[in-house]
Amino acid sequence: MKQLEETAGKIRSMEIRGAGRIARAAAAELRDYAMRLSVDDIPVFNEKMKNAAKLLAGTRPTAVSLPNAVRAVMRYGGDTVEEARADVVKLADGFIMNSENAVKRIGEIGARRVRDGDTIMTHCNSSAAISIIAEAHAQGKDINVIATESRPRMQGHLTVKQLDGLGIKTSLIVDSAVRYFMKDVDLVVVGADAVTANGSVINKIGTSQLALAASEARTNVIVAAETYKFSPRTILGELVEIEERDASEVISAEKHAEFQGVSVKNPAFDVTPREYIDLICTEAGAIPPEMAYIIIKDFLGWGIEEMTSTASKWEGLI
Ligand code: RUB
Repeated sequence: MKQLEETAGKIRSMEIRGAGRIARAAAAELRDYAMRLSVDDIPVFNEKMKNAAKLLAGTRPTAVSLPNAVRAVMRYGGDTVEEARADVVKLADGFIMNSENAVKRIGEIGARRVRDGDTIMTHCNSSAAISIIAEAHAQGKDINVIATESRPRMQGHLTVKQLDGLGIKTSLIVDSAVRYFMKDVDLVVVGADAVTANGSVINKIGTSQLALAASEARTNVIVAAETYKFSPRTILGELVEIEERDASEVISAEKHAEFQGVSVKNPAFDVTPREYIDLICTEAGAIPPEMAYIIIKDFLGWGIEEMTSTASKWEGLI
């Protein structure tokens, strides 16, 4: 239990962060938890797994990759604990492998949209977006990257460190300089925490501002998103919950105490409508945002019927 709670805590505190990494960490934790469980009774095993799944799925509300990963592992079957455990291990390892391959494949597909000499703007720190940028660079294309700081948690520092490590020419800018620099940008490449059935993309707060500035400048916006970032719940008309994080990420408690009447708002993500997105680059191919529903229904295999008929089984996980 201790390790399970530690992993949940690391996801909550963002020591483990980024939608893809969170998903892989949750799948790995479910696998390890199943290995550690010393019970002989299959109903007890199932109950404990379900509680672990709920704990992990509830750590961050916006990244749909998280419940999708948990659900992928919780599809396990087996009449005995041994069988069930083996299936959990197989499904978790399969998910992690597919996820890593997906990020690589997205890089290969997305790099085709990058031209020699391009300046790319990116936001926050997305492994999938960086995969595209890194692959374009590896193919010998001469590119420049403009990366935002991504306040308040400054994930942009991770991005510039990674890009610099790869030898890619990179500039770091404050988030409010996005429109100022957009005239120099050929392509915007960002990641996603969730993609809805109507093709909207939920990503780090400020992404919609980038997309708006790009639209005004007629600059293309590519979203890099593995298929497990697509949200089956949105087929049922649900909205993706936007995580509101602690005020202390924006202002220290000490400073905040000086302004008694001031409330601090700290949404971690925002919604970019599909009109501002040219392409969503998935491992299943580069698609227009209008095709998001098809990915959910055909690729993830979750249509409305299946979801409603098995809703109780996936209570809290879909
Ligand atoms: C991270 C973020 C990333 C997406 C995609 O937010 O918004 O752009 O999660 O990342 P946070 P990846 O830092 O709050 O987790 O492509 O790595 O899955």
